[in-house]
Amino acid sequence: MAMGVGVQASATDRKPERPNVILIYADDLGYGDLECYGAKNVSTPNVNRLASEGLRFTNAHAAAATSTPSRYAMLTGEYAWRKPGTDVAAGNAGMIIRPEQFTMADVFKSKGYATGAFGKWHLGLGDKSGEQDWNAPLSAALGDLGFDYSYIMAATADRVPCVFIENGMVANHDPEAPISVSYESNFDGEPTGKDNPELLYNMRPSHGHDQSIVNGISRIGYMKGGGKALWKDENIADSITDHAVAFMAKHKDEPFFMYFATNDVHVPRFPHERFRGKNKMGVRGDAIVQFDWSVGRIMAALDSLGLTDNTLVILSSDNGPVVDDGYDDRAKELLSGHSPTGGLRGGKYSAFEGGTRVPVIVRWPGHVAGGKTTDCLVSQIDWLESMASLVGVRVPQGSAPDSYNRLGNLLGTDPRPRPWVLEQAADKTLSLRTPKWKYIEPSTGPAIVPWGTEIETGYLAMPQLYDVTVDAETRNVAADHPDVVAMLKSIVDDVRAMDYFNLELYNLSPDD
Ligand code: NG6
Ligand code: CA
Repeated sequence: MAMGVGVQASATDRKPERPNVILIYADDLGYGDLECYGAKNVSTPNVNRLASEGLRFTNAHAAAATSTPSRYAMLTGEYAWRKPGTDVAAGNAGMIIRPEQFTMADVFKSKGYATGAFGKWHLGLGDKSGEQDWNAPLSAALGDLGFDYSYIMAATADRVPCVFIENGMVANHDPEAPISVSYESNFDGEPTGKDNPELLYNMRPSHGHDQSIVNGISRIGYMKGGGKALWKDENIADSITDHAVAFMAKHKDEPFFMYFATNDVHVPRFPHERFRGKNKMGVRGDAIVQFDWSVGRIMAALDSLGLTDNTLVILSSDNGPVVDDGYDDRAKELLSGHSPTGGLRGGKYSAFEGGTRVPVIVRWPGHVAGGKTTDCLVSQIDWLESMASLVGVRVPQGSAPDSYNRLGNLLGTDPRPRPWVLEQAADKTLSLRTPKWKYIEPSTGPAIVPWGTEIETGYLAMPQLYDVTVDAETRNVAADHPDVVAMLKSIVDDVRAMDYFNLELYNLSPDD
């Protein structure tokens, strides 16, 4: 937000600079999924190196427990629950961030940066849902949101269309195989996972995911055509990373911003053969290894281009982890003692910490002290204003209403935590974290994610209050602390109502 109150950090006098900024954004990578965060059975040497050269956060949060709302919030600085149509998006959703909105990419573009987006998008394309012509330039795409260049997947790897989109047009479009997409009905004569399981030579679903088949894997949604433009899942990481490295090389002599959003470790997990079997956790572990490889390639490119010192790298994930997310990939049986959440309760979709507490590593040699760990409470909602502060951009009045400049936290120069962070579960139940407390508002949703993932949602008809300094959300102490419940609830109410005058009163002390 343009006028900061409440959680605004005190003004710093730092001069704006123009380092390159690379945001590495994993998909469904849990708080405990990296070796430097205590992962078992899998090694992540490249991410470990990033951590040893940067600042590792142990209390950092995504704004939501699923992809679309989390990405929306991070890229716009507005909580997704304020805006209808921001739930997990279909592959034929229209563009959810509208061209007139000021985005993270606009921050950089307005300072003359080259801006690029790579990999998972999942925020819609084209002007209207279901009305895209996938065989022509799309009517709205990332060029309208501040990205000069983009090479992306429209939604997720488990949703059609299974093609890359380059600058708003299907990459390698095959005129012999025009593309049609529907999330309502199948196209005549096209096989589906449900009716033709014999065609699923790469992976079978465990729930849902039984519609169109691409590359021997059935997906969500129906698709026809694509021909040589169709992706092969085993090459997705290579393809995204190649394009990202080419972008870096092309812009090595000018400042650039790169949003590098991996498909790993989302389902269907189908990593390249060369990453297979390097751990005992099966494809979920292999996907973590593949993610680490992608990070290593970006870091190696920075080194060889001589850009390491002048590049701020931020690594994180869009939401917490899930083990069985709808494909029969034996991820659960093979965990072998590994805890993807690192012992946190819940997981992806959940109001509990496992849903939104994510790894965050920040590296900027010479500016961020290396090899340090911090428990400073931070949220991705603040990254837009923090990046604007970094490069000296004034965010237009009314834009990024929920984002505050917390650059000092990110760079490790200001250890005072954000007084509170707000998190959205899959059904939009809101939770509020402070350094000490976790409040989950009453919710009537089911206690377990209903489609087989076995994740605790954290929904309960009564208010929940946990002292996270004592246990991992196991003992609800709401009845013992009605005053704390009332205070945290009123913050949630005020954020909902955008009552920032009241919020200023809640500048909690770090002990709360
Ligand atoms: C769910 C999918 C899940 C995943 C999720 C979105 C089923 C049964 N489950 O509906 O597989 O795609 O949506 O994940 O279809 S996210 O990380 O992109 O938010
Ligand atoms: Ca995700």
